[in-house]
Amino acid sequence: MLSAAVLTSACGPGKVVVEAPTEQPKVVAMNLLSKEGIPLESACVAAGPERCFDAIDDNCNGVIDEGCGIGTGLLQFTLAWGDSAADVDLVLTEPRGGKIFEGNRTSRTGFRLDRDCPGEDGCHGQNIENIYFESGDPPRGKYTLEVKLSDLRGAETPVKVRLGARVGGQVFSAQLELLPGSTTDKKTFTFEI
Ligand SMILES: [Ca+2]
Ligand SMILES: [Ca+2]
Repeated sequence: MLSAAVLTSACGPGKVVVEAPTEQPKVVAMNLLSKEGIPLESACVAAGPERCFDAIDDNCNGVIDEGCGIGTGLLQFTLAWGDSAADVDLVLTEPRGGKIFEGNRTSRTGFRLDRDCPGEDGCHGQNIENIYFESGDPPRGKYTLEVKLSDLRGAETPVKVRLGARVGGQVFSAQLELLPGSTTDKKTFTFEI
């Protein structure tokens, strides 16, 4: 005589909760250009732990200067120029013409400038200027990023500035040299997302 099969359930008491993935919008940089023909490096060479205030993604995790008290996000633009006395400014122009810079530090679309050196607390001879995208989906279209030498303040020339740019999963880096003058005091980059 066959005994009745005993059915057991492997199900636990609770339901399986599938968390909604915290998916970020897909952002890819296209047509990245330097007006002055400055080469942009995109290959990341891991150089150990992240170092602060160099505008370089030292650990190649796709984020620039994380853990250093500056804002990071899906888009991030960072300048670093060491202990130079010069005042260097970063200006981001959005597809619809809105500008984020020291005179207008936030945009309704979600960009924020959170560091403006020298001259503000916390620079400590490690000059940095940083604009990042806080949250949401950034406006699509063409952006312009300008790096300006706004005041030399007796600093040694050229003023050497490292630009780090994160756009989605890509990080770009460039070494800039700024000199006072009508054509040498500003560098302009454009890209589309
Ligand atoms: Ca990093
Ligand atoms: Ca770094």
